[in-house]
Amino acid sequence: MKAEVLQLSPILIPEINARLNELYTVRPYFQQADKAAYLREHGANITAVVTGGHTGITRAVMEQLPAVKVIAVNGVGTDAVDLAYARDRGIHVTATIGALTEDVADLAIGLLISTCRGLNTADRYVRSGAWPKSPTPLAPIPLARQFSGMRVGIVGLGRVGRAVATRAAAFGCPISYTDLRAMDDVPYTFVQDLVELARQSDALIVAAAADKAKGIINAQVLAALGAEGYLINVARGSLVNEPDLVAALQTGSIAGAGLDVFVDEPNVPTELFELETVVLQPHRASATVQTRTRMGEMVLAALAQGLAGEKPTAAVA
Ligand code: 8YV
Repeated sequence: MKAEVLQLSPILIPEINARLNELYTVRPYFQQADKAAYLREHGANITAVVTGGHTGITRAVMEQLPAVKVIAVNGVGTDAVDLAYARDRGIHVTATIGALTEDVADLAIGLLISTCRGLNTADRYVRSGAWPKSPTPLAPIPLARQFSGMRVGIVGLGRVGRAVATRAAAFGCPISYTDLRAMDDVPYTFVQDLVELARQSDALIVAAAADKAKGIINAQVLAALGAEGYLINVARGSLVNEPDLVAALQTGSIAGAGLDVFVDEPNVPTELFELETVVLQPHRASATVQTRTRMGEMVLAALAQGLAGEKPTAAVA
């Protein structure tokens, strides 16, 4: 008999879905209108879970899965999984560590360039048909801020933070970072205090794990970043105090923001929709065919190993 897998978020690669459905009886929890009833009906037979990084799994759901052996996160963040509870129950939790580093770093740089060079504003200008009507074509659009050479401050120098640093350094950007400790294997400047890092940076790129850092990008940090400064977030919305960020953007106390993640996805503070200084993405940093295929392969491997009673190679707990 096939093992039963509870699926909490979709997988967007058809080949991975096909293999998942070939190997297992997949229970698509994310598609159910009455999730509680679905869990009552199937919870006892579930031996594995597939979920997304942002979705995770609540302890309440885990409690209704008495036979679960492995929770495979199709993502790198495990902040939405109660790891301590999983550990207590001997449930393996896996993540796609390393699979999405390059894509997330690419998007961070892409967002920064889009934001400081006003790419979206200029795109809208061209599409609106306004260009031929203007006697001096680019006059209605303010001159942009140069990216090359910007002082870039990275919040969290893990895999993604380091990949961002490599990219920004190639654009001639001096790199500083903050993390729990200074790292001796990088040529970048460690700044212990986040407010100080913001003060010394033209752009702050958030790439930290969200577990213990809720709301660290707050009014004080944004004030230190200043009216010429940009904020980029490709990590988790919860790292940012969103009302503080909205206020800073509305009053121009920072220059702009490029955001892929939000506190209450898919709900984005609607005030941001009005602002030309903001570039918004619907949590898509890892959403390329290549990366999502690699992530899917890792999820399949984790399920196979966990269900065979082995500790999965990609286990984080
Ligand atoms: C994914 C993420 O969008 O890796 C993570 O933690 O949040 C994202 O890369 C998500 O996990 C896709 O399911």
